[in-house]
Amino acid sequence: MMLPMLTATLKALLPCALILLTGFPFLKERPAAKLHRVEIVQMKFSPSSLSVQPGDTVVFVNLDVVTHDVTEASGKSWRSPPLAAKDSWKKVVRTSANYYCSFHPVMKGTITVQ
Ligand SMILES: [Cu+2]
Repeated sequence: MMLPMLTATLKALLPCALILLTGFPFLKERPAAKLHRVEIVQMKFSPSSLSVQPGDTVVFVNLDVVTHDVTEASGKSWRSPPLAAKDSWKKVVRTSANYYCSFHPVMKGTITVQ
């Protein structure tokens, strides 16, 4: 009888059928990572609070004449080098963070990863 073989064939094809029906979920790309810009102007981070997707990049651009940096606030888990006037620094962000400038601790900002 051919029935067992037919059943086995159907079972083997079932995952293929499911993949076809669901539109190749493993091929769907995540939305492209974005680049966000935070300017340092007149002793402030602007915008001081930013929402990003995990994997997005934030570029900090120092438009002041004095040196600043970007230091993670909870435990200094990351920190930019000192950014002189016109310098910039990029960071790929995967977790939310509060940050400040270690030269001027009143300068604060927040990145929220959604
Ligand atoms: Cu500063």
